[in-house]
Amino acid sequence: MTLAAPISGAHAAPAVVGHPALRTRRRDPALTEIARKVETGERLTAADGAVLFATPDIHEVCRLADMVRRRLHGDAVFYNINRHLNYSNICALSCKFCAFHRKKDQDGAYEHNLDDIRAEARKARESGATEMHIVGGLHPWLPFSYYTDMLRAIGEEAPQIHIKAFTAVEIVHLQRISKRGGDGYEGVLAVLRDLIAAGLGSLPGGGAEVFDDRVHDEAFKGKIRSDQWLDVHRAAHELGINSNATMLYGHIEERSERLHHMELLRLQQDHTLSAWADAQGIAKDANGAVVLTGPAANYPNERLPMPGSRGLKTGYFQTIIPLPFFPNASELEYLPGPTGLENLRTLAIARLMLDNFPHVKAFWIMQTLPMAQLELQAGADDIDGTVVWYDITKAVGEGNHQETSVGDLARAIREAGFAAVERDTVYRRVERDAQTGAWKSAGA
Ligand code: V47
Repeated sequence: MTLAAPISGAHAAPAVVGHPALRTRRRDPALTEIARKVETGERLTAADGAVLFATPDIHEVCRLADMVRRRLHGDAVFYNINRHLNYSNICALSCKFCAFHRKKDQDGAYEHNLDDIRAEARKARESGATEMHIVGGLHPWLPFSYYTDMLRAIGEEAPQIHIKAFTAVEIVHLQRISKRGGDGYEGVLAVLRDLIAAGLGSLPGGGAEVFDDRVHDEAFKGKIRSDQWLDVHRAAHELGINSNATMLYGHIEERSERLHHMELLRLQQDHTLSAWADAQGIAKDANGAVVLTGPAANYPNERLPMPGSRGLKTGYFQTIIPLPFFPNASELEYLPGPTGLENLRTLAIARLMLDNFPHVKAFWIMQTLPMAQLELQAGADDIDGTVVWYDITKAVGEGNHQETSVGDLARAIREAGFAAVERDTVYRRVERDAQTGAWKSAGA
């Protein structure tokens, strides 16, 4: 498909008008075998994923995803008090899907200095935030010391705050500019060690886009490819820190490419959790699959991977975050972006396919809060947090002040039928003094 072509296959809804499964409101028989697998905790194949994408019976897809999320998390939905910080939008790359990047002299280009960052950290601490989520463009001339100084400065201003920072793409960029440990895997480990020593607590899931070379070359050429993205996260896990994974969908990719993306993540997580699963006595299938979403034998909650849990010497992927493509102001603006049903379906399928990821996040900033509420009933157990400033995508007519209150988040969660649970970055429950707002993580 060329970029100029009108979109058709990528995320077009199947023709459902008059489909028997909808007319009679009966379950699509194509889902019977998939439902059996989900009920018994058997891993779904990519072919099963294709059936879930093609079926007109979206209700059954959501019911299955909801069943799995309730097995894992009961009626809890997690949120956090956080602040996103974009330190600079100046970027050496010009990805077609991205409306955030600017060149040095372009209108709207910015870079925050360390005083700005210190001030943000103080505001975060004063507002009771437990996390700062920091990402930016691939800045062509800021030195490596800028990044380690930024982490240390935040640690000085807000020592309790967890710093989740830098997508895998930024880590590879930092590896190049720091010239630490060469340009292979050892170099990734070296740069991550330096960042962890300066205060890095975990990696966010950004920059994954869709793990497919065709899509990569058409829409984000110049970015690292899937093998490098996965290697950065493997290195982070090896060094004992957790990370998340995103999937940017609803642009020029095919649904089969989304499924391939999920399969690669699932495979890497199998390797990461293998020793932990052995220590927990979690049975694996013949291919070494670690399925966390099955019935009683493989859960309850306390047997989800948590930092420090038995047999777990590494970090791991905590959360999958499907990100719906926002066309506004990007080079792919002529595309319509995914529909509501496509958002619901993609998130539910992510919950079903990624059976070894403990969490699925409906990121309210990109999904919108009303859509995120529906997704809580279709597999999501997390909604992100209070955010405050967000510059990467903006709702039509909005600036980068995109804040919601804990009250609004909790109300949205309760209205969807769940209990709102404040968490820290690694999903420990947060205990707060109602008077002072002072907080600590359960078990920390
Ligand atoms: O890496 C960029 C995506 C990501 C657009 O780890 C776009 O908890 C949609 O990774 N339309 C950054 N998406 C956001 C991100 C994230 C968000 C929330 C939580 C976490 C987490 C991670 O946003 C980028 C890119 O994949 N993005 N442009 C766009 N036009």
